[in-house]
Amino acid sequence: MSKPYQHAESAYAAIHIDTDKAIRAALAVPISIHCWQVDDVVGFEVKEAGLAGGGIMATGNYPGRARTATEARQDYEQVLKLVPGKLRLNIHALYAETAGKVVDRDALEPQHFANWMAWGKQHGVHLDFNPTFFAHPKANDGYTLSHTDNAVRKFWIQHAVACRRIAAAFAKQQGGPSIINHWIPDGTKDYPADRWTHRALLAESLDALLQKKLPGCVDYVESKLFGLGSEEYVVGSAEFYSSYALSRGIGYCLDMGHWHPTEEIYDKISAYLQFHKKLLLHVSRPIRWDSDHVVIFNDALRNVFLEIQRGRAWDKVAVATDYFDASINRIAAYTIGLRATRKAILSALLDPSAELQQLEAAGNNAGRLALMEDVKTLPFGAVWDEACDRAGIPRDRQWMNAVMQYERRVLAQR
Ligand code: RNT
Ligand code: ZN
Repeated sequence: MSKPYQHAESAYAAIHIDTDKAIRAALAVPISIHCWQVDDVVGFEVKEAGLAGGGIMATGNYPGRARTATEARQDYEQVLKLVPGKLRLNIHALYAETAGKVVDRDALEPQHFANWMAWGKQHGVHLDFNPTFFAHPKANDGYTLSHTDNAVRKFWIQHAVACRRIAAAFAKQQGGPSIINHWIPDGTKDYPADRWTHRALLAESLDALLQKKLPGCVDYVESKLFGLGSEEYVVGSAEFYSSYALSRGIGYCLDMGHWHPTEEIYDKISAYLQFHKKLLLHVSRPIRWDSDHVVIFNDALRNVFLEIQRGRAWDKVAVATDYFDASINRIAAYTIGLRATRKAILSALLDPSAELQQLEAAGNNAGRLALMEDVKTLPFGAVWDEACDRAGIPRDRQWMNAVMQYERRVLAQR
């Protein structure tokens, strides 16, 4: 145990916080790594037609993008070595491996993810899943599950059903639930004349695809305010999905980047959790019109986990990262964002929530503000270092060397 940690331990003990306990709890919170930072959300499908857009685009062309699932998995292995604490992997349907054959999205099966399952097993990493409702000719109109054409809608319903079966297969093999998150890009650039029909159709489609209960497959729906090509109208808005999820007893997913640019999600958590049983957090960082910058240890992130700690709501929240930046080393992008997320979790677990809440209850608002300010300069860095040591992961300022070596040895050869 280092001297700085011993010092930190007593500094936190003075505000009645047990740093050992906080480290243990922080390392145990699962973070689901988004698989799509590694290849710029391109995926590994075998396609007949060319790529289509649909609300998502990574910018930048830093060398070393993973071009195959094997390369991607090699990259995740590197990431696992650099991020402390419990991790899962969140896979998108377009990361299917179909051995050179064209398999359309409605025909996907668990066998197309056999290598992913084997990898998860080998590394002790549980898998989550996402249907891919974009980058497909049938998403070109900007509508999928809410398309007015019955045939298109049916295709996407069938895709979601196929994906739910895959999540159930993951759950079965890993002996624990697999979260499946449904996000669709549906919406329009400009004022629609009819906002109603698509929303009615979306509710209908969701009911159809959720009809069958599948053991271990845990469904969430993700809302958005605006996206590329859906600047004015998004069918699956916050009001739509939070109401839908609540009325159907499924989960609701809050992405940190899916709100008005000045809006943050920390204040929403205690509101939703009065009524919803659980939330999925997509940890991201919005900048102006982009919702997916590399996550950093900023107030927006810290406040989210502080809220969870202050409400003792860790068991009601699942955490998954969601961002993509193709302009920098992708392993570093992963590591920075995942370490920042873990740091924010640890920092929240070191919050003197009980004492702050007592001060507030006693009407001592000056005392509350003073303590909130004072804890900001406690020696958090030493506790974080200790958490890294205990997890057998390099400390800050030590992991980047490993990334640069990996870049020279592996990424530069691609
Ligand atoms: C898009 C959503 C969604 C995606 C992934 C790739 O705005 O945030 O979660 O980022 O499905
Ligand atoms: Zn998201």
